[in-house]
Amino acid sequence: MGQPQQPEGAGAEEAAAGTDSGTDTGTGAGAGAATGASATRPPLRVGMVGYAFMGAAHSQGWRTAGRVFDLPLNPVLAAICGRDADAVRLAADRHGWASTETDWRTLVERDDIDLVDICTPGDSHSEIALAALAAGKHVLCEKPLANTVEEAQAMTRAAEEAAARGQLAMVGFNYRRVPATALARRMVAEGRVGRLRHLRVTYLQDWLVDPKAPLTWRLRKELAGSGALGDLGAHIVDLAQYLSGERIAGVSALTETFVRERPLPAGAPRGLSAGSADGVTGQVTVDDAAVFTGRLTSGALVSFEATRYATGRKNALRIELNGERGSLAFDLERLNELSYHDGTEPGEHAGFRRILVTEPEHPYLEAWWPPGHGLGYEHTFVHQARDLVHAVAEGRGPEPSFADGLQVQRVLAAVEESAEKNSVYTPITP
Ligand code: SOE
Repeated sequence: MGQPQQPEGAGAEEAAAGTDSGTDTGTGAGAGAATGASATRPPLRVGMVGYAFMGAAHSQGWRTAGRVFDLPLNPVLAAICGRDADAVRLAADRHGWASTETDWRTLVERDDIDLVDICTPGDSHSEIALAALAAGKHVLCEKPLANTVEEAQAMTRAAEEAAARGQLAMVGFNYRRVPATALARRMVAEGRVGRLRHLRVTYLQDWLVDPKAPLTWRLRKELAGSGALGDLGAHIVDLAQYLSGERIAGVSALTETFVRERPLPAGAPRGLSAGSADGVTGQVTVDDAAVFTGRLTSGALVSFEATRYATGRKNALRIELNGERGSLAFDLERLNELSYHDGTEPGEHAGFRRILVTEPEHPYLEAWWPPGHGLGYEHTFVHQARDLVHAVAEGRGPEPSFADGLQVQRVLAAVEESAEKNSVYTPITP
């Protein structure tokens, strides 16, 4: 939790280093500008495990961060790992990785890798992270941190021991790195909404509405840990804690699996889906949706909803915070905007106003495009890479840490426990 990590004047440094495009726009250099200078910086050699949707998103992040931001280390896409040799070779070519491995154990032991980026399903996060930390590497691990609280505890312990040896471990809650959410955190920390009373956070998708959508790994408990709860709920639990700067103290929950049997997948994954095998079905072993309420340590009330059945909602992550002095609202489908109501203004003129979060003073924006030229989903992964590179170079613990990931895991476990007990209020022990 804590303060948002702010970019530190990279645009100005770029200009000073003579890496601006020379067009005198005064707005940072944009993609490609830092390439020459970055080549002379010490490398940060990344080895990534997994190459599907998240692997592609993280690859973009590593590829782009040093070309937009003036980084102290130069991220090098050293090796990518997956079990299928042909598929991983194709992924390496497509995403720009220099070499491939088919066994993650070989990857984490390689002397020419400094940081291991874990983009696999949750069932392997713990084993890979523990091995990578033991091998002396920094680690970035996709969310949710693990499939169980016990795994997340072991990972957090290992990360704390590794920190004493100068290694860093971060969990990939990328939505903290949308400029508008980082700005919202800054505004909450500055007291612009005052004491928080309510948070309303929903994460709505619809890719399971069709009962014939195949039983991909995200629907299997042994691989994914949980369903919409771990996949989408983890993001909104993290955001609620990050934005408020507080912990969730307890929850009451309902979960549901609407379609319990689905066709088995066939062929290569396609985004979140795949082809289906003819006539062969299997059991869905995770939740399709989770609805829960929670209490922050300050006493503020939070409502959460995570579902893959919100027909027509593709990736609708929405947040509203109400405090004694004002309110903030955000919608991922309009991610360059933040709504703010200043409750201290005279009622006559007061109202929600739209902040277009594209000014160079806004988080991460000093190095991108001129005001009004918005960013998208993939930029959150560029910002994630940027922040982690700074943390490694400066030797400071990155956020969100594995301890933050463990706290989210405890909330997810409490949601499941509460849902099993007919929504009984379930406290979360730190
Ligand atoms: C699928 O629901 C998914 O790709 C999640 O796994 C990601 O974390 C989220 O960013 C987008 O949706």
